[in-house]
Amino acid sequence: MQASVRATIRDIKSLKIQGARNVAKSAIEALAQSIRQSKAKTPASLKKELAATADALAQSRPTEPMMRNLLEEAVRFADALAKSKDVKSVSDLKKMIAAHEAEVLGNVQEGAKRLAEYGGKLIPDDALVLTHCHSSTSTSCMIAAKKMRKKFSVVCFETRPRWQGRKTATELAKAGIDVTISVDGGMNLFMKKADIVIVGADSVTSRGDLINKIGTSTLAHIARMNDVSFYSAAELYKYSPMTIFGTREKIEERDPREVWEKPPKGVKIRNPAFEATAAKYISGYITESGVVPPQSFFAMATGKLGIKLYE
Ligand code: RUB
Repeated sequence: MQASVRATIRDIKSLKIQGARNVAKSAIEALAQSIRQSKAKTPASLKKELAATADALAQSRPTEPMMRNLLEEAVRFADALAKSKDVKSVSDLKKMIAAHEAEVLGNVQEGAKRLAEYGGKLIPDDALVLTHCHSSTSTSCMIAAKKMRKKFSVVCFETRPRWQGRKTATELAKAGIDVTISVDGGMNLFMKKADIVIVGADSVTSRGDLINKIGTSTLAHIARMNDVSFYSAAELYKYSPMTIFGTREKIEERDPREVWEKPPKGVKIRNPAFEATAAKYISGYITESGVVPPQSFFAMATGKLGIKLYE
């Protein structure tokens, strides 16, 4: 495997690259670069190499369907091309894959802009917004609201043990947004004054349940108790097709040393990275096609991903 792909896998595993969308984008960029640098001699061997690289990238983080969906799509595209008569040489195939992946990334970018606009409109004037972890999709909604000249403030939570809340706070402060960071245990306290919660999404299931950073369902439950709207900013690529048949996303459990490097003997440590929040606690998903109830996400996502259930 090429050194650049190994480096991307390392950065995804260590969280140097974090957040579902950044992970997915980096994986596609690494795949495209590996194709450009490939020394494969035939279209068939290039296609095989691409499939192996995509597989290795997809395994770098288990709970990331956006990455999986985009990589699988790239493999299907290369597969179809390699069989087509229009492809006469490896260099033809390389060019076509590169152009296709550039187009896919461009579409993701365009969708992200639309999503941010929908999310920005949703934030009420003078609101207190709560968020958790670092989600580039959620922060893009807040930055869009700021550009719409809305006045609001944000409380984000530290997100131990990897402190992604600091990334959120830094990004929002840079955008001129009034932002406060709180310890994770402050969720209930701040919910009492909140108007809206916006978090990201790693994965959305066929039932409309949300898989996101551990702590998300605590926020969702106390939002419900306090009658506060709870939204997840999630492009349709976050949909996890394997949940059609009831398979659950594997929840990533990270190294216990992130929590406590040298714990005393007899202390057990758990470090789940994500958790599920039931659809019934979610007011809506903010997507590139509008703000939709959790029940509609499945139909819209399968349409976008070209998944045909009855064939
Ligand atoms: C990040 C996280 C984010 C989602 C969505 O967890 O849970 O809410 O990935 O991010 P981690 P985005 O830091 O462990 O990757 O909106 O950027 O896709």
